[in-house]
Amino acid sequence: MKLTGAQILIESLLKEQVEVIFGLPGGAIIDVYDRLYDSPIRHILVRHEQGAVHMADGYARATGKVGVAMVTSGPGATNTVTGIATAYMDSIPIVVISGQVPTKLIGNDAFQEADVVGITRPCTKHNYLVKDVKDLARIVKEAFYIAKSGRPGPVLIDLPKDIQQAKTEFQYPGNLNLAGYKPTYYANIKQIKKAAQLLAKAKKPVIYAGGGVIYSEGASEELQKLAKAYFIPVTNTLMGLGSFPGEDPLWLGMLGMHGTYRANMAISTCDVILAVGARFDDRVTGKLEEFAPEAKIIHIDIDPASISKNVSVDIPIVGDCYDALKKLSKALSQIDQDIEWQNKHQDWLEQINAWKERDALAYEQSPDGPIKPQFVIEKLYEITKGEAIVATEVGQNQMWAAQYFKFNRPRTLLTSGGLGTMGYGFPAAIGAQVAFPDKLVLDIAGDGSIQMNIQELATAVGNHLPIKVAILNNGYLGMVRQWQQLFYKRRYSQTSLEHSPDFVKLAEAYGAVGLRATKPQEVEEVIKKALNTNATVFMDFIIEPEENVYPMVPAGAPITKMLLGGTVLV
Ligand SMILES: Cc1ncc(C[n+]2csc(CCOP(=O)(O)OP(=O)(O)O)c2C)c(N)n1
Repeated sequence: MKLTGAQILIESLLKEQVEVIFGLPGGAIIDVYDRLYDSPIRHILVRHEQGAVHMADGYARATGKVGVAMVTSGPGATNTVTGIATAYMDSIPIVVISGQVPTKLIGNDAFQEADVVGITRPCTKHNYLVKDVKDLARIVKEAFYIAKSGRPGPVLIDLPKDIQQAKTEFQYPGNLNLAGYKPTYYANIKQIKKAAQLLAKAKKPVIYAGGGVIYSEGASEELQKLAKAYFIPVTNTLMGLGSFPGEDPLWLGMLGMHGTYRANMAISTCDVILAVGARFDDRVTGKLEEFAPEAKIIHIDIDPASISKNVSVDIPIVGDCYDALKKLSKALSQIDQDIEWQNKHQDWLEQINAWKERDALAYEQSPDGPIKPQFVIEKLYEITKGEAIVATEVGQNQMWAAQYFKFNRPRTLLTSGGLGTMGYGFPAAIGAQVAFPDKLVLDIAGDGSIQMNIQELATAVGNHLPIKVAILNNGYLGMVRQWQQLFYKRRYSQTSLEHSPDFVKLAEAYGAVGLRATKPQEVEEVIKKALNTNATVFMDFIIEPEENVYPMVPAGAPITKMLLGGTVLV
């Protein structure tokens, strides 16, 4: 029996076990929405297409499955670009389906036409314009495969209206043969053995673990086994938080621009770095020429293009983090049975403990003073016992969440690391809550960022999603204000948010619950009340307006040059 393109798309999505699509319809995708009406796939209607893509992304980060977003042509499709670029920078598997004008109108400046394939080429892992309905099923299969295999990423399928209406026999392909695309999963054993030898000789080794450890199934457990068996301290990138327990004594905290004192000192003086699923981003390395000057570097990554891109690597290992770490543990165990690893690294671990004493994250909450944002995050962690999926917006709120909430498991922090997209957190939290209706999902937000996708309150309330949003309301675009304070002589150009809405009333206007704390004593009460409310809740914490994120390394400086309250630490 022949099916239309719209039917084929839905049938193919079902074959890919898609359970939910985030989207918003329009004329150029209406045929697909018509077929969706009778299908078992759940659809979450958003209020802005950027929200749909961040939701698909949050769903993907929280579950490990491919997230799906669907939009109409032209403005619907261009509204997805920020979401797609966000997913691309953080290697998140999503498939975005956009309607397109009929093939014969493409290139004619037709109504609601935009060249989304051209526009998204630099920020998708791959994209397709479907020109023949006979290709559609294969393209869907390929899109899902490409999105989730190798280094994951977003894939876009642009589907013209006439192709949605054209008919052909439906057969979902069994096997794929993608010439030129063969990700390497299995680490080369010779390289692994070299890495093991180097680690065995190291006196001051550090593991630097990034988001790749989270995305590779089972890699976090392997990382923990290896670090604990050989007494190697671990530092994380922002994207790697949760890959190693934040409560573990071997954990150094996050490194880089807002990293801990001990992490930045350890990476700067170590003799061997084992980098796993991390890409030496400039927010991590600071001034490249002075990054880890004494260290030999082993780099495990599934993407060969990431290796030696920013720093030159001594032992490159291309492969899946899980496979490489497992093999590395085995190779280490075969090296020399007599090595007393704990003794061997004793001096190093003591040095790190001494650095730990210098608590660069200390802050003071005076009982009568304004609420400190760090205090709010610590209370959130304490009261939830860390049992939450935490999304963040971007700015100071994101860094305080990374510094003061301890992430003990993979896939519990959803944050836009690579692109730094304000407005990411709330829709991402919606995606995660859709995936896990019974888990606690928090969004830690700034008063600026939350306003960037605040319209999705309607989506959250309409779908009965009990997300708890903690707004750290400082009345500023805080992170930019902090830079202006420290490096631009306090010239606060366009960073004061004088005309923000009353977030409590705004939440209520959408049918959500709004709570506010203006004094430190009210913080705990507001959090507890929110957690006991089975609804979408906005918690508006009025915080110290000019609080800064410390430690801080000025952009482009070596990561040992940490500012702490205006003084240079070393
Ligand atoms: C879409 C977007 N626009 C601009 C920026 C630049 N930017 C980075 S942090 C920041 C301030 C964020 O302010 P707010 O959300 O209030 O959070 P805070 O830093 O005060 O916690 C801005 C404007 C960005 N990251 N994303």
